[in-house]
Amino acid sequence: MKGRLIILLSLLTAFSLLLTACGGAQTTPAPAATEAPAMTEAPAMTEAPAAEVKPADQIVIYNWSEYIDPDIYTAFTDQTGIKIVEDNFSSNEEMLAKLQGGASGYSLIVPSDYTVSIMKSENMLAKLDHANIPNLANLSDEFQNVPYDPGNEYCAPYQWGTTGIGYLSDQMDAPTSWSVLFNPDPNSPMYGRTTMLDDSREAFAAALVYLGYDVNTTDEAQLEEAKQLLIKAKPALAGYDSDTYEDLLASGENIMAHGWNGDFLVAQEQNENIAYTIPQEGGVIWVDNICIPATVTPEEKLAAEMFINFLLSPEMGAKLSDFNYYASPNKAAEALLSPDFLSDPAVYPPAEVKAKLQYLKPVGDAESIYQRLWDEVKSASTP
Ligand code: N2P
Repeated sequence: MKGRLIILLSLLTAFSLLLTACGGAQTTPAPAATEAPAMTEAPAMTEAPAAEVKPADQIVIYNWSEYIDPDIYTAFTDQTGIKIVEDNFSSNEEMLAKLQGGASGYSLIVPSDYTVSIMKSENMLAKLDHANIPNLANLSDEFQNVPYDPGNEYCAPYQWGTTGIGYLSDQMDAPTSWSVLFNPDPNSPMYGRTTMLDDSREAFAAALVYLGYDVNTTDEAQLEEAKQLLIKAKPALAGYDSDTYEDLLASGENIMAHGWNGDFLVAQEQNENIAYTIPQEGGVIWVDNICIPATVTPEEKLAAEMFINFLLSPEMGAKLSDFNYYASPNKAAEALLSPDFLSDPAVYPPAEVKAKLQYLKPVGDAESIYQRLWDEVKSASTP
């Protein structure tokens, strides 16, 4: 796909791991916290010396599906001996509900921007120990100071992207407006062969953008109007899907899908007719982040921080974007990504498109309204 520097990257990765093994790497430093902290004075006789924390042998990451190159886990395990097990969610709301319901055992999670804000306000995240994550310095300045987490106090940005429409360019013209979803034409080829994300905030955002409203509105009349549009779109949908929609385009089963840019771009490997566009009314822009739930043990937290540090190396940052085709917040990784990737407007939207994109934000008490209206959309019989 598009001349990626896979071989070069693998060589660089191997070289970096070799350097690390020889103790010479600057890019993937061994975490300081595996060593005993330096003592400035002898502990008082009555106190037991602080126990040295050893990283857990195994940790579980709760991530979106197909959002990481499994080789990254293998390389981390080879380097540290720590195993990573992955579990998946399909939306921020699913992940949040599971953790709010008391699920523990996850040491890493990957929430989007607005969900980081919610989790912070509910004390659900552990603060990162920056001494264990020197590679935070590899993030671009912008991503070291995101508004929902200034100074990377709780999270490290993971990937960023946009939400728009993917379609088969040999079956239909590029959609210019969200009206292709909300004013479906029963005679069009995509009628009945379209999916929308199974995601309350994303689905409402598409309808709200089309109506010209703020994607974070809490105005019930506007939300009701958006709900009616989502119901109007239903007869043209094959379903709501956030995990396999790009494969259903690649196979030709579907013709159009509401979804995330990188998923479509990866699926171009299977079907070169897949294209991605952001309609003229705009769309959603988002930043996903890797964070540590507050429920971790000290051993899991250290292992999780070691993994975050590993992921933030230039080599792993590039490997992540190379696999996902999402934009990287890792400035140091850019030197290892292909010029084609870095200049792809579907990955890095040009300024005039970016100006029309909106970030989702927490909507406070209105969250329950979104949930209720979304349930009503999903259970509505198609008109
Ligand atoms: C990857 C999903 C991307 C996450 N399959 C969008 N926030």
